[in-house]
Amino acid sequence: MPEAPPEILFLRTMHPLIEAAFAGRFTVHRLAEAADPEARLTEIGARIRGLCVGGQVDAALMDRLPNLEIIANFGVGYDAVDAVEAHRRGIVVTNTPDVLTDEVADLAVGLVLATLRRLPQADRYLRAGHWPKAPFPLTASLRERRVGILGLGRIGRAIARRLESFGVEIDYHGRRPQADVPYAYHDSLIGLARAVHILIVVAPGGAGTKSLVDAPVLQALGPEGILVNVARGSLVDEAALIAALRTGTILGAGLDVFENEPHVPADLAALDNTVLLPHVGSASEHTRAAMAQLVVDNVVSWFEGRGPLTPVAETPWSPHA
Ligand code: 8YV
Repeated sequence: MPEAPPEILFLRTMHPLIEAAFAGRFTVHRLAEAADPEARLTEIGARIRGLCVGGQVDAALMDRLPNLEIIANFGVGYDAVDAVEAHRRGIVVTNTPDVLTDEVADLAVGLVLATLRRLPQADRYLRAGHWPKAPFPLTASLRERRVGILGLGRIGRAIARRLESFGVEIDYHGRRPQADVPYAYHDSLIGLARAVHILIVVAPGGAGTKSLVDAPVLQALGPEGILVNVARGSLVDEAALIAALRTGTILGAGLDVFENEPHVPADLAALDNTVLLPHVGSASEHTRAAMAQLVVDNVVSWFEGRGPLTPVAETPWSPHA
């Protein structure tokens, strides 16, 4: 008798390319479609060998999936997946690095300019018919500015490379200085905030980076300062940010990510010095398809016995282990 195909669980609706690639190759269960997800999990849990996610995977969920081998995360950031716990259980976790680097970096630069030059506000001004009455008020500028990057990883470096061509000075902060970049390193975030006018947050989320950008950091960024976050909302103390934006402690903020997505505090949306995006950093047709393909390639490679293509650091994989 031919072997039954591996059973894979989708925690939420996945990209159509993943659906198409898995059809016929795996038996797919879609928890989001179950009338009673709890009961469904109890029924199929022990048969599941692969999990495709965007969203939280904790020890309690892993308990329900005792034969799980691979968690394939749709996204480069996997702070919602307890990868240390997965490793302890011998489960490999994969993410989608590289394929979204340029897209997110493009968006970050766009968000810097949109926030600084108030592009959405100018668009609203024109549509509201104010232009014939008076020109749009002058804005801040990228000229003679210093830009700070919190987290000089793959995406941080891609943002820095783009910004070099804008003629701005670039500084950064991270766990350690990097030898192969021409940018100035600061060993503290507050030191970086003090030195720059624009602070771009692009470090991983999770417990280790929670609320790194707090009231003192915003104070250090100062009244000409712009905060741009394309990483995770958890890195910024949102209440402190709202207070800083209200009082002019900083000039403005461009945010693609929030503490409690998809919910955005009304206080943040009510402010005129914010540009707010619904977590669209990687959200182009092109890049989401590339991310989906990498999820597929990881899962297929795993079940064909060739190992994962892009395992995360916490679950390293070697063919001889
Ligand atoms: C999300 C992201 O994964 O890659 C990441 O870390 O934040 C995004 O690309 C995307 O929203 C899919 O859910």
